[in-house]
Amino acid sequence: MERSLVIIKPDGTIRRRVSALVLKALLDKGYKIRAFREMKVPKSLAKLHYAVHKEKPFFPWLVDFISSAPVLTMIFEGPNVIQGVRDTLGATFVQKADPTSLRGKYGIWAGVNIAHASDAPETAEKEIELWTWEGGLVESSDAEEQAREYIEKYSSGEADYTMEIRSVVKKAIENHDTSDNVLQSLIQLLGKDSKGIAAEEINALALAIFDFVKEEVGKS
Ligand code: 3AN
Repeated sequence: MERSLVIIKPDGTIRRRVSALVLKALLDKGYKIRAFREMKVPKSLAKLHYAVHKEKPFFPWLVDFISSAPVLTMIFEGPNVIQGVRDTLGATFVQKADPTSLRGKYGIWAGVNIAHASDAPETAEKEIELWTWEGGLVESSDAEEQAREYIEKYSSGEADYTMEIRSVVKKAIENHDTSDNVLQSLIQLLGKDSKGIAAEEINALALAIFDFVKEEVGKS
C-alpha cells in the first residue's frame, strides 16, 4: 500500500470551496486519508520541504508563497496513490494542465497551482517524516471523517472565482501592470470565499501572487 503527502496550498485552502472540491475529487478516487491538518507553515519547514529547489531562482518565492496563509496537509493512502493523485491534479504549471484536471480547473497561474503531491515512494516517506516531526502532522482514525466534514461544510455555493483571479493575473502580466490595483483586486477576490481565514493571511497570499506577477513582468 502506497502513501503520499498531499498539501493543498494557500491558494487552494483560502478559497474554501476549491479545497473542498479538490478533497472530494481525491476521495472519490477511492483513496483513504490517514492524517488531516490545517496549519500555517513555518518558514523553516517550508525551506526544508523545498530543499531540493534551494538553488533555483524561485526558491525564496516558493517559501514565501507556501507560508503566506494556511494549508491543508494530508497523508493519502491507496494503491498507486502517488501517481494517481498527480494525474488527478494535472501538470505542475497551470497553463499546461489539462482543463479537466484539478489544476486546469482551479489553479491560478504557473506554480500558483493549488496543491503539492509527493512524486515518488522515497520522497513520500521522507516528506511524511518531515511533516510529522516538523509540522505536527499526526495519523488518526478520524482523519477521513474530518476531511468529509470539511467537504460538507465548504463545498456548497456556486463560485470559486478561479476565472476572475486568473484573468487579473493574466492581464497584469500582459499589460505590464504592477500597480496597486492588481494587488487590491487579488485581495478582494481571494477574500470572497475565505471563511475563518484572517485578513492578514489573505493579504499575505495576495502579496505572494503579486510578487510573482512582478517577477513575470520583470522578465518580459
Ligand atoms: P511538482 O510539485 O509538480 O512536483 P516541482 O517539484 O518541479 O513540481 O516544483 C515544486 C513547486 O515549485 C511547484 N509545485 C511549483 O509551485 C513551483 N515551481 C516550479 N517551477 C517553478 C518556476 N519556474 N517558477 C515558479 N515556481 C515554480
